[in-house]
Amino acid sequence: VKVTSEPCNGTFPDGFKWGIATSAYQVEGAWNESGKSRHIWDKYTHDGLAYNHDRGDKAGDSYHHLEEDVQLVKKLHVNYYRFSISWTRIIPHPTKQSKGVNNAGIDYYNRLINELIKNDIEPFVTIYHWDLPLSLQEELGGWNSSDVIDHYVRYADVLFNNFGDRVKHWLTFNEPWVICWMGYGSAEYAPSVKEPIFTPYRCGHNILKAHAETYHLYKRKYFKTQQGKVGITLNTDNMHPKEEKNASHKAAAERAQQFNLGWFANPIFGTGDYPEVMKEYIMKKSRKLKLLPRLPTFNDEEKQKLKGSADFLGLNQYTTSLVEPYTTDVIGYPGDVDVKLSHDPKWKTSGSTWLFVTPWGFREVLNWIKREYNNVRVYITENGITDNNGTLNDVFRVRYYREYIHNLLRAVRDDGCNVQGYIAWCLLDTFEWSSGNHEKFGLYQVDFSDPNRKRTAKKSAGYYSRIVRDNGFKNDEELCTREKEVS
Ligand code: PNW
Repeated sequence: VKVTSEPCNGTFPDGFKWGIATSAYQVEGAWNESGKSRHIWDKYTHDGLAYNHDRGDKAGDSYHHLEEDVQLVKKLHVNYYRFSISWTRIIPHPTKQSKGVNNAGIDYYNRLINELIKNDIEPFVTIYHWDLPLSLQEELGGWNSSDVIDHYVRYADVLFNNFGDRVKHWLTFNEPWVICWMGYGSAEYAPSVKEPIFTPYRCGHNILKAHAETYHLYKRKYFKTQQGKVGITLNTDNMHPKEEKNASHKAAAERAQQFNLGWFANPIFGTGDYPEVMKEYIMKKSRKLKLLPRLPTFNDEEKQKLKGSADFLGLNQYTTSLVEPYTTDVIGYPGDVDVKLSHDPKWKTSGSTWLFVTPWGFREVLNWIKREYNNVRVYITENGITDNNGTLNDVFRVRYYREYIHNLLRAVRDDGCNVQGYIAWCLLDTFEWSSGNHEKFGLYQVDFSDPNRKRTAKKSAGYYSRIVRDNGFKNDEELCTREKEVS
């Protein structure tokens, strides 16, 4: 990859949208208030599994800072606030006969949505950002069980019914890859199931079905009156061949991307089924080890239902991995992929072990998506970076946003990628899952030692609001890196 520098200038097409994101468990707090029941992350943190035994019980306490936080969003001049709804506030006891809807939960999100609209901010709502009701995990087996699908669809129905008059952008799931691999394979995330051989694939299968059912439910029952859009958010690293001219490295990078993004994107935005290379590799290894088939199959009706079951692709994009082929007998995800991932020691690191600064990779993966899925409509639903101290003078993070957004600009302007909007991650320093309060992604610092959780704007908040106001870069004196050759 040849990298050169150029002035960081140019603006996005008219109508390009900007936003800022959070998710319920990461910012709300109020973990046991107003009828909310426990979810799998409450259990995970109460079991002491997060860094430093941190919990999200209070987090940034957004639940009690509703008006204040909407004003923080407003200061950024963005079009969208992306947030998630907490299932356990809406249907606290899904497995009980009554399965009642909790009015206090409905009221809270009504207040939030109304406050946003009053301030000219559009709600961009994630239905499921990882906080599965604990009863569905403990009594049914969570996403390892197809029984959860109906529960999910019913929950989504309640949301469309109550909020769909005002919410016009829905995301069914945030990052099925993280849910199924880190939650049900590697056990790094809740519900910490460590079974990489069958469970991640079953989880993925159930999530895809729940997604498709929900999409069609919306089209059937709500679209005519509500006229909204339903998408899904997927995450992926840009998968770059370690040796760019080496054919087997290129094939390995392609395979890694099919096993990562393609796992969920191909059924929805491609053929209606899993990628061929994924089916082939999983089968090959199952046979060799005389295992039962592991990747579940879709019948024709299910494929039809899946194909085209989203109005847009939400993309969470942070970093790049270098990929080379690596034959291993390790079975399951990710051993089935037969690749080794690494990082260039020259890449700048961050406050997160997995996150390396590779702005050119953002542009590269957007071009991969354009080619692979017929230039599908994309919203960037997350992009951002951590440091560990949450410093207010966060020039390192400003540089990250500048370079990534500049590469997005090139993808849109020069390459014709169909990206309609960019939503930065995230509004506040959050509870960052297994890393606790340790990794700071916020544009606003939160003082976690202060019972009032004082918020203070970082330099990045001002910088981002300027980009939003200018719809790109005007008179930005800094240089941006530009990658000249995409191999
Ligand atoms: C996303 N990885 O998670 C989530 O959607 C957010 O809730 C989270 O705060 C944000 O990214 C930053 O971590 C990811 O290991 C977690 O590749 C881990 C990975 C990717 C995304």
